[in-house]
Amino acid sequence: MLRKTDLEIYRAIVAEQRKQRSVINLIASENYTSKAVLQAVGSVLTNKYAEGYPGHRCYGGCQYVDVVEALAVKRACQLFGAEHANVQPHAGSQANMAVYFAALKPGDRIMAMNLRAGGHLTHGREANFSGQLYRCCFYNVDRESELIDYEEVARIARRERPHLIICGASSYSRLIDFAAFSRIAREVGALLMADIAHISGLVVAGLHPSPVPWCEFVTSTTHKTLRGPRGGLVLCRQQYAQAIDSAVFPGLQGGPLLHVIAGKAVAFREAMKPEFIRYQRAVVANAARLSKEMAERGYRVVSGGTDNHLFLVDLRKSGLSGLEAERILESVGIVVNHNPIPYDPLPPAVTSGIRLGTAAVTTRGMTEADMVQIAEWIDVALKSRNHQRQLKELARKIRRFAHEFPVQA
Ligand code: DSN
Repeated sequence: MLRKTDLEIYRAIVAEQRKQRSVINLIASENYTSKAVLQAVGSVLTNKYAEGYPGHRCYGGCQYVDVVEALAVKRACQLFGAEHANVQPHAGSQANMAVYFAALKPGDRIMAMNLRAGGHLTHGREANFSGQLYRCCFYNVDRESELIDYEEVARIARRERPHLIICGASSYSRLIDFAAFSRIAREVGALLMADIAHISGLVVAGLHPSPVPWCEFVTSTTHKTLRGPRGGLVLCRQQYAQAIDSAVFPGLQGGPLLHVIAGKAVAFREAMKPEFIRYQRAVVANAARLSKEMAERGYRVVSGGTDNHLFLVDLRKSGLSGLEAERILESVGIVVNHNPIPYDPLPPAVTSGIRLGTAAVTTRGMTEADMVQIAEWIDVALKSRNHQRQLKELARKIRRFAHEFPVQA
């Protein structure tokens, strides 16, 4: 049908689908959803307006979408052991915004991990609404260990007296001690928010400590390790439920995307199954193996390894920037993103590092043995950067290899 009505869009979708099948995707924030999630997101629920919440909508005819949203909320609470969930945020940014709107007044102080140490744009960067509406201060990782230094976090918190402390990151490869953050927040009288967008799949599988017992607010996206549709989620204690719900609607969003919320509900149910725990274990094992193999080939892995689904490679010794490496790897069909390493001397648009993650390749069934092969190909590609014939030959091999691993569609 789409092919007949809009050939240009149809072709772009088919090309994207082909590309997704023929590359090795190591983007740490991406994954492949199940067919069931795709079906829910592609459903007629997109036709329905439903501003408000189940049972209290601004529109008639909401009886079926109410079922969908109520199920998504119930499953999110069950999955994370949370007292309240709001499943309406269109993305992680809106989930974070909802917490700020619920917990802060403009001009209040927030404290978060520096973006260049592994934090996130919406955790107070000046280019983002969060840095414009609130006064922000940041903690880094330790220069030597490249780990969060909780003593240093406490010192900054005592000095700055933030209203809200944010923990959680987009490129930090080690366990986050939510209990330690909670002790610091209590001491300085701050509220605590964990953004677990990257690690939420590991958290529900019990492979990373849960922030839920320690934080007033937990936010996440639903499409990274959690393997749902692209979207956001807020979990909170019951005492903040009303404030969070009002912050999302009418505070910052209008009509919820019920087709996406249906996809979230399906993904939450999938995440309750034993297969999901096995999958997350494989993700972590693959990341550990890939980082070890990179280190054995002479690449410095930031903090010396990984406890989760991702890690950063410092490329300075190879004479390549992150951006150059990203381009070389893409030319052979290995997709990664350039990423600052802690205290990176190069600007964010260039960087000295790349970030590698294993959530997507593990969904396709790749194992530790495949990680050895992938590390070898990354090394060969980066070393053959001036040899077009070798790169072309490598690209052919990688395409053949990728096609052995199916993608749901
Ligand atoms: N863009 C996400 C990531 O790649 O980590 C964060 O928003």
